[in-house]
Amino acid sequence: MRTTVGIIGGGPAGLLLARLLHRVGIDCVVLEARTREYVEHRQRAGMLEQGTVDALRACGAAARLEAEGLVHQGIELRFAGERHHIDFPVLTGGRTVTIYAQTEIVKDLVALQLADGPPLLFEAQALAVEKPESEQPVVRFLHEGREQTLTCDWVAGCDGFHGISRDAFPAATSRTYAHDYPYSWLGVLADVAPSCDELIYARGENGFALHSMRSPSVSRLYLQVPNGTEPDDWPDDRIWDELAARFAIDADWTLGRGPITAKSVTPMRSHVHEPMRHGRLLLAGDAAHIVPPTGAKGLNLAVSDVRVLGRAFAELHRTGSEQLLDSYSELCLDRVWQATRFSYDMTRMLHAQPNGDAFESRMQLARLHRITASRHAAAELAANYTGLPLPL
Ligand code: RFL
Ligand code: PHB
Repeated sequence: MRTTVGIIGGGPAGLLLARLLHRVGIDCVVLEARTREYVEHRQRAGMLEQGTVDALRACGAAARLEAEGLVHQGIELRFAGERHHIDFPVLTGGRTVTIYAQTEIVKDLVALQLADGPPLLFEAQALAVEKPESEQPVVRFLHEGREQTLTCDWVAGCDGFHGISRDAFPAATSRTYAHDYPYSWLGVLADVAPSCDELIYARGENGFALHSMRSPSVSRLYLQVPNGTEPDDWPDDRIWDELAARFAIDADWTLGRGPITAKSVTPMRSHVHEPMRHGRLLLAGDAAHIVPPTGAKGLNLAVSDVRVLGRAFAELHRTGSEQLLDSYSELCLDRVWQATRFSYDMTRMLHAQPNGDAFESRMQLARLHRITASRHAAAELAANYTGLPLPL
């Protein structure tokens, strides 16, 4: 097989890139290791920045998002028995965020892709990217029981944190920056109406909790748990009791309970790979960087990388200039580090230190009090949460 852009990975990054390329007439092939069923049901993100919504709209993938997405005007911070609303439109000059599940974005993009897009192969597992320094890099992959090759002009490595694209970068010119956090998130989906209108980020004395949602009748909730926790360590009643304790405030508020339909544990890490380009291989999304989910940045960063990459390929196609492709890594990394910093700060501010460090705990409260007391500090949080501008 041969194509202009070989895309490894059919997650949000790879699928959106395929749409953006298709729109400007650049042919590509998407190789996805898993089945369609699997990628459409993998529970993950839910909070979209305005720029992410705009990007999906621009490639015709926002019809259902516009009908079903929940527009939020802010978030609530809960700590020390108090609740504080952070008003995004007031603090950012009108910006909002939208709740719409990653599973639904993937379903929408897959449907478009299969209807009129360039090829998308499921159960096509990339094994290696060869000759990325040459004009014709090759992706070796397994599909339908045999090894095949995809010869490309360019390769986009959109294969997530556990993918193989990063392996094709020479160690001598690559660097990875990583940080592991001493806690994980236990995430649940529950068939119960959300007990809030906006997301609640709660710093409980026993740890962090987040109340999010998927629809007016489905709640998505997360609890800080120790590393190494198994989902089965937490029977449903224990989850609800702990969530209720962490969200507890003096005012009249109760957490609605309902049947839990999914349960999983996610470790928390920050990880940045530099550079994001080697020869004709370009990384986008989780393949290049991951952040802890506290700032809701992972999916949004994947989308912003792909928006830059889509424009760079469009410029090459239209004018023959490789200028944007040459600055791709630099353009993305500035925003990546800002999101890495924001996610780190949000995580450190809201999670209980497993060693019970009393000084650290007071620092958290001081940070939270500053945000709720100073419009300037709140505006800084709001600007980062709703998304920094694209570098183009
Ligand atoms: P993905 O989604 O991991 O997709 C990569 C795809 O590549 C495939 N693949 C391969 N294909 C072919 N050959 C190979 N060798 C391959 N190896 C892998 C995989 O099967 C997969 O389909 O990466 P992408 O596209 O970069 O998207 C990134 C996002 O998925 C991720 O950043 C977010 O989910 C992170 N995240 C959140 N981000 C937000 O912006 N807002 C949120 O509210 C938010 N909440 C979250 C999150 C992530 C979470 N978890 C589970 C880590 C909440 C959680 C709990
Ligand atoms: C989610 O809805 O899954 C979600 C929302 C906000 C976050 C993380 C996850 O910070």
